Amino acid sequence: MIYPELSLDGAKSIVVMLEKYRKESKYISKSSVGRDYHLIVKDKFEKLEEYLNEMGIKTKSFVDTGPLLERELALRAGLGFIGKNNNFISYKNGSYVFIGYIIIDKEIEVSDVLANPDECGECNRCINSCPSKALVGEYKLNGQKCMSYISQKKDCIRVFEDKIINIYGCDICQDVCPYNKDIKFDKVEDIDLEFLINMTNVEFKENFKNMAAGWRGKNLLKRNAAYVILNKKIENKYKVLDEILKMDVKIFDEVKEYIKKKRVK
Ligand code: B12
Ligand code: SF4
Ligand code: SF4
Repeated sequence: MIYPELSLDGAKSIVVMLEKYRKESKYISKSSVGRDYHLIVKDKFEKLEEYLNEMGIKTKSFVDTGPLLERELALRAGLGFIGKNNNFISYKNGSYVFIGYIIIDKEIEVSDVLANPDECGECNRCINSCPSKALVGEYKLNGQKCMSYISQKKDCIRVFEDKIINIYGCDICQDVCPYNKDIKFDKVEDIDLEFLINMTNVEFKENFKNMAAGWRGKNLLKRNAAYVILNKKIENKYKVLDEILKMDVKIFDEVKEYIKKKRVK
């Protein structure tokens, strides 16, 4: 059940927008590369809302943090389908798309699509590739086991520590999906894991202030960088792990033990 009228008095319709993202960089999920997508989509919405408001239409827009489930909205708008990897897959642009929506107080012609078309068929690539077995059956995700969640979680991640290969997020179940196979990404500068571990507060602000990956703070990224170095066996960066061992910060407790266990001197 969705109750858009709780967000906008007199709500009549919802306009759903997809924004494709096409940048990639090592050690970070694609949705987190570059400027924070919340800001990108919000900028675009502002212009559209201004236009609608001038026409006397009231609006309220959301990206990610709103009360409604965005994948379901995109499905209801008839823009694509939800795959077994739980992602919304657009017919035109695959699943590397953000979803945003504007609630308006004007009735518009609606798409009458509710059933999720079965476009996955016999394919199970995403389920078979998920490193933490978070895809627990067709169309079901155990969010607590998803590496995207684990990479944002501050403690008790020990069971999954050997699976962290990104400083933020996870794309595996989308990378293997045939609906994304023709997408081309622009390669941007790779994350420097050593820089990350030595990063000061000022450098963190300069580099991550406008990035989605920055919202859980500097030390979470440092912790994840240490896991990535160990799990990817980037031996020329093992030395920088000493910096983590020296720091008396609670979030490093688990990774310190992991460093001692894994690092070959
Ligand atoms: C919390 C959250 C997470 C949690 C997941 C919690 C969970 N159990 O799902 C975590 C941190 C794990 C996560 C991970 C990711 N997330 Co996220 N996440 C959200 C958020 C904020 C809420 C989703 C939620 O509450 N899910 C709970 C479940 C129950 O709902 P759901 O996933 O939306 O599924 C519903 C629909 O699929 C629908 N449905 C399914 N089949 C059918 C069939 C019919 C007929 C109908 C009517 C409905 C229907 O029913 C489900 C329940 O209503 C949304 C934004 C939003 N406000 O919606 C973004 C969002 C879903 N995330 C997004 C992204 C990009 C990701 C990641 C790819 C990020 C990354 N690279 O690491 C991963 C993908 C993981 C995966 N395989 O799904 C995008 C997805 C875009 C897309 N194309 O699908 C969203 C929409 C944000 C955005 N604005 O773009 N996420
Ligand atoms: S994002 Fe990664 S951990 Fe989460 S379901 Fe997909 S493959 Fe599994
Ligand atoms: S990988 Fe296969 S099963 Fe998974 S979402 Fe894509 S098409 Fe569906």
